[in-house]
Amino acid sequence: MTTRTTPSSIPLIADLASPLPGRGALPPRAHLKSDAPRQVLDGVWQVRLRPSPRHVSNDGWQQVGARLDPAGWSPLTVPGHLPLQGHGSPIYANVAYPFPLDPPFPPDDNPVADHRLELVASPEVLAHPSVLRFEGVDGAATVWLNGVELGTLRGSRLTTELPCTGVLRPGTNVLSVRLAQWSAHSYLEDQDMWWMPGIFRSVTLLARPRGGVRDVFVHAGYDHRDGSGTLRVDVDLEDGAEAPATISVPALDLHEVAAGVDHQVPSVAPWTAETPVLYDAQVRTPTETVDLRIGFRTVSIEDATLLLNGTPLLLKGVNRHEHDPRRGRVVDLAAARAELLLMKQHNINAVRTSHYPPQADFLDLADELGLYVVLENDLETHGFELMDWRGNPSDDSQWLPAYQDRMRRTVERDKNHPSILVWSLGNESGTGSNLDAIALWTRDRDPDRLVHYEGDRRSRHVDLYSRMYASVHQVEAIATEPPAETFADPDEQHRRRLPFLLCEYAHAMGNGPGGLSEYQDLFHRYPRVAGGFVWEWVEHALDGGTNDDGRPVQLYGGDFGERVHDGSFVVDGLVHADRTSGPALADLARVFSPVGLELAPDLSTLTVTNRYHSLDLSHLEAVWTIDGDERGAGTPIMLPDVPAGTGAVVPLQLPPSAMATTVTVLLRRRTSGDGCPAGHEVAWTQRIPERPVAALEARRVPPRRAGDGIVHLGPASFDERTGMPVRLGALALHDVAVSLWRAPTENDRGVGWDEPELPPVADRWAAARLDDLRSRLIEVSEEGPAFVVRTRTGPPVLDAGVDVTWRWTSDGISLALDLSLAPYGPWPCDWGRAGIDLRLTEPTTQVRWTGWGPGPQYPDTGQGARYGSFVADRDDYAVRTVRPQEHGARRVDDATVDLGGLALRVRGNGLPLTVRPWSRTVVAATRHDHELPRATETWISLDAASSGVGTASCGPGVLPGYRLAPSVQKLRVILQQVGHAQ
Ligand code: IPT
Repeated sequence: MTTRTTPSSIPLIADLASPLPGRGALPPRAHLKSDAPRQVLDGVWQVRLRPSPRHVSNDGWQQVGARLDPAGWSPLTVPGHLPLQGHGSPIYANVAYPFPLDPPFPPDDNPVADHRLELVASPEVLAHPSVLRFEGVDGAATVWLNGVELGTLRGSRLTTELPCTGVLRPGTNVLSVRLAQWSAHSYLEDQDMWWMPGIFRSVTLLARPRGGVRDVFVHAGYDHRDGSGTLRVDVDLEDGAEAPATISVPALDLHEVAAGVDHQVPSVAPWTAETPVLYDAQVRTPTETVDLRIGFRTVSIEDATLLLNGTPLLLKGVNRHEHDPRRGRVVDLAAARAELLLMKQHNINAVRTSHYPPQADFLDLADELGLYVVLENDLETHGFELMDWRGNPSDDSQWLPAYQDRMRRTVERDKNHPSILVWSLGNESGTGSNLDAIALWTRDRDPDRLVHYEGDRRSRHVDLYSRMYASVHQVEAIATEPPAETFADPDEQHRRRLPFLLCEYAHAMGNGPGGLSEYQDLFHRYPRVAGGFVWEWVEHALDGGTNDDGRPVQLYGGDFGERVHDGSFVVDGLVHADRTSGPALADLARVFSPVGLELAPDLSTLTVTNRYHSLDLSHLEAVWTIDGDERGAGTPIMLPDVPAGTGAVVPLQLPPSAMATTVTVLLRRRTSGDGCPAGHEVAWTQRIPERPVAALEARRVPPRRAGDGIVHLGPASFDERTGMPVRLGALALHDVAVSLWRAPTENDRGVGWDEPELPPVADRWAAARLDDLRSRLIEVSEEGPAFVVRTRTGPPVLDAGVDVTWRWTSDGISLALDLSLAPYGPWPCDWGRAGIDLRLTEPTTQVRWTGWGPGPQYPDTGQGARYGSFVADRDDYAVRTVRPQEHGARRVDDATVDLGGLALRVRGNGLPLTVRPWSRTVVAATRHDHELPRATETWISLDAASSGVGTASCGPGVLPGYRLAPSVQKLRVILQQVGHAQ
């Protein structure tokens, strides 16, 4: 006889391979603010780790009084992720699953963490029936209390409530959670983020009074025609109720009214993100009171246009993951509030909770501060796309209960929040009957909100036609599609009647995103386009301490030894992991301005376009400044009555001298409000007069040959053998050369979705050896006062290059260069830029400039930069990103690069100037910012032209108008050494 042991005979292994929802949970319900006793169990727990379910010890550890070897256990902070507290290590993978696709089986290498907490329940909790609530446990867990199994947890970002009445007892209790990293449910949780198991949200013991308020569903609509509201609060009571619940909304004069029936409210202030009016309400039974904050609003669709309270709504959104560089998806509420305020202060009005429900209290903040929310289910099966969607759970009925369970728990928890306008079924999960089923269920359960899912192009069961990373061209084509009736297919007819949404666009990775304005123009032009959500809000770099120089070490995929990973693709946000912002956030704020401003060419008027949903402009005042000087500002101008969606022409009275100077008009808040302080700027425009061409003094000094192979021209010396300048006053100039290359940005490294057949531009540059140009001196000559050098410069191997004329002149003080660069031969690729580089042996301390700032500008970025005078230290000027890449070019008229005593002055006309301590080759070859060498020298680039940046890291490449095809380019710059050596 043979005995066979199959893994499935081990209960935990069988359990982890089950696609079914967890067992033992109570039906999902709203996250309510109740006066019933509760006890938060967050704090220090004990943990031990085993490499797989086959190695777990069944030593009675779940029992009170269990004799445990203390050496096997260590303290762990809950909420927290295991790998961030020394147990295992994080894995970053985007689409690919880091284990074999063998659904529903998880791999054997499957860390299991036993968590243990001894607790004494308070008498108040013990006086009632009770439940244990888990708000987020990443992985698959089994829960015991005092050795009694309460149930299993599935759905990492979803709440589970397990009843524990009768098991919870006076005195010491032992709560045990056995958490496996991988399970069948991992196949449903393939979001683009770190895989990090752990109890990462709060655990709470809740008293559930008999006859208390089990669940509440608020339905609060607003009728824009007469300003009335309708309120119905459905209440579900706990067992043992002796009296029905009553509802009170004191501010609406509703006192102890009945639940479950419609109440007409003759006049209410509607909720919008701009006017987040909430009414305090109470739901009461004799044993429990629940506090609610009710917002009245109605979401609808008319003529394929998204409406809120009867008015078209434009979503200016961001995708938000929960991330903290030290604590992972543990984000405390104060940090979440700060994030939302930062969004409000940058004209962002919407958040998609990509790709799972956030911590429950986040929605209270969105209601209170005013942000529209697309609330997404915890669901993604993206890795099946790599197998052409073979075996995708979305279309396999054994997974239907799990899909239903997840969607239900998503909707039920958050259904009372006015900020949520849209439920999203999940992200990137292909198509299939399970998705259809949860779409229909959602519509039925909550007919007052819209249903979203991007992954199904038929859009058969959803209310929005949603796409990600569609190009400007595609968005316009969708916006102008022929009418629904012209389509034969009923699905197409349905789709054509839906508003269009970009649930993701403008991938904010590294230097970028380029092209925000072009999308926004379409959003403003076409009512069918309901706006979009930039990918993404915050970068997910993990904190790795500091290096020897004190630079922060920021880690991304692969830095933990992962064998399957997606590198820096997890670092792609408007805001860095530490919540400091990169220049893209300022650009986005400008592009998202709620008010359009246009100055008449003669400065006599300002045309304002009110793009708010419902606010007029009375909370703003216009202020103008001349040459950026607040002291020259006129008295603030009150704006006339400009209702939302309309415009006005405001007369301006500027002094006649204004015509000759830079005039900036900005709209700022008169008082604090809407998450912004008084004086906060929401929109601005500028008129910059014709600026004089940067020029030398009238006199010219001729070039002079000293006979030592050196040619002198004013303050400069040239090496006759190369034709290149070697000195400018006290500054030694090195490596002066033409350059057509930039250190590839992450966008340069991506395959543009608009040209999938072509390799990334960075690869095209590499194939053309754009980074390795060689020069041949053709001649040096004197032409009048000019020292003229002609070179041919090109990459090895190819028969293409540029003919360059360097025309140098001087007035004895400064050195002017007129450079002309003309392509020859068949160029195989566009250029990254066209300009010159040079190296100084001193490190930069700071850069001061007049031009555009404070942020950089590339042809398709820099909308937030304006004309003025700025100072930045070396690092701010260079714009350091987690992964080094080209960045930081400011367009300058007059700049001074301070080198600690000596300085280089650079004059031009909107001349792109890059300054950093490293060569491009070093920047391009370095994987992390903290690995860049210490600053010992300065590399300067002056460009005639550069390519836009686009968003090909995920999405379309550079728009045609912003590409840099080989073409004649001219650069004019005046260089001067200023300052004194110390
Ligand atoms: C898309 C995902 O939805 C999102 O989670 C993120 O991965 C983003 O792209 C890129 O950072 S999926 C992508 C392959 C289009």
